[in-house]
Amino acid sequence: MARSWRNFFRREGEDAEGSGVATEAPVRESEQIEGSGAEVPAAEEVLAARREPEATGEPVEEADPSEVEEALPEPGVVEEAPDAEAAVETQESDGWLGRLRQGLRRSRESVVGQFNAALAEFRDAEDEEFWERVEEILIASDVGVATTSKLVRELEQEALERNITSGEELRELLVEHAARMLEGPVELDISHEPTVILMVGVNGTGKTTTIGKLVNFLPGRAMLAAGDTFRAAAIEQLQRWGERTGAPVVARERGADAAAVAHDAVEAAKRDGVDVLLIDTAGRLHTKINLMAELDKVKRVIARQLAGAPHEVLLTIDATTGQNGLRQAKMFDEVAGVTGVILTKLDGTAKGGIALAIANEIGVPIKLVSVGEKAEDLHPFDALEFAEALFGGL
Ligand SMILES: Nc1nc2c(ncn2[C@@H]2O[C@H](COP(=O)(O)OP(=O)(O)OP(=O)(O)O)[C@@H](O)[C@H]2O)c(=O)[nH]1
Ligand SMILES: [Mg+2]
Repeated sequence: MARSWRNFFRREGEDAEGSGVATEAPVRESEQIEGSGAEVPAAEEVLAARREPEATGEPVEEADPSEVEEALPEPGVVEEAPDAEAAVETQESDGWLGRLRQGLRRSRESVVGQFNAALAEFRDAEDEEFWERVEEILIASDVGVATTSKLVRELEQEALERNITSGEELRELLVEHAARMLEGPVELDISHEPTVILMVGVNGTGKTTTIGKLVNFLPGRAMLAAGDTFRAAAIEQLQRWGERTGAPVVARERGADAAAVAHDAVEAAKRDGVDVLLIDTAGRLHTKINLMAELDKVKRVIARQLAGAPHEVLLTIDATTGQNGLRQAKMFDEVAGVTGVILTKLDGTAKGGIALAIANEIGVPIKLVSVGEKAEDLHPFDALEFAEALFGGL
């Protein structure tokens, strides 16, 4: 069964199919918590802050409306009655497959067109020139040299063993092997109380937008933390998402310590019985040492507040950056212990093959993919679906 939002979120003891999305209480009204002291605000202060959101903190620059997502589906769309749910899921997966194929159009056209031409000349698996041609095609799609050579070796071996002479069978074999390489534990375990998710990545890769999109699909109560205290308007960008989705946003003033924001947020999430806390972080290009120090501090502060947290460290990678994204993934994994990758902007690139390199060379599962700026453009990753959209016939 294709992966959908319903079987993406898991609670311990639940099987992958029974995510309980339909029974969750709706998210609460928007509220904002601001404070610049070292102490975490008590409930009264939180309420006071909600009445007077600008009581503390320096004034921050106006948000650029163009940075904020405009078109969001109505929250609660996944909270249908059980029989309507199946229909919603079918619609969702039909709609999603279309969007995925459309999003991967440029990648697919570049690979499949050339692959078709190569297949037309394919006679048998002993043809070395044919395999060289396949290698070239995959490398041009940003699958990367090491991953390409592994994939082609496996393909060649199986094609020889099975004495494959049909181009179509070979295409199916490629899809199968690519899917196997992409396969990983995709589900997000949200059974912790609260589950803390730290979003990391280079600037502009889609951290904040992805948080905003993800909240729309999360069962239970979400809270957001504006841990990007560096970029102008980053706090407002997240607050807009909070307003749109009804998730409260924990923020301090611009320039505040990101670890202090994380501290406030974990306290507030524990106190308010929030199910999932999503922490945004700054994405400026760091030197490796600065990055290490800042993320390490944020992670340590979170762990001190809540044993086992952060439960997920999700890395956004902009697919348009190709092999550069792979280098980023290696660096972030070393520094922050990444638990999952979110591959964004697949709609703007012919480099969709980078997914294979990430899965094979980083060993971190791809959990979500994004093919556009709207909430419904974000979707749980399904290895076979993706391999078919990338390598299947036009
Ligand atoms: N086309 C397309 N645009 C996307 C996608 N995901 C995000 N974007 C856009 O990319 C831009 C940057 O996204 P942000 O969420 O602000 O990125 P960020 O990582 O938070 O950036 P910083 O806060 O600067 O570190 C925004 O204009 C998003 O709308 C996607 O899948 N496809
Ligand atoms: Mg951001």
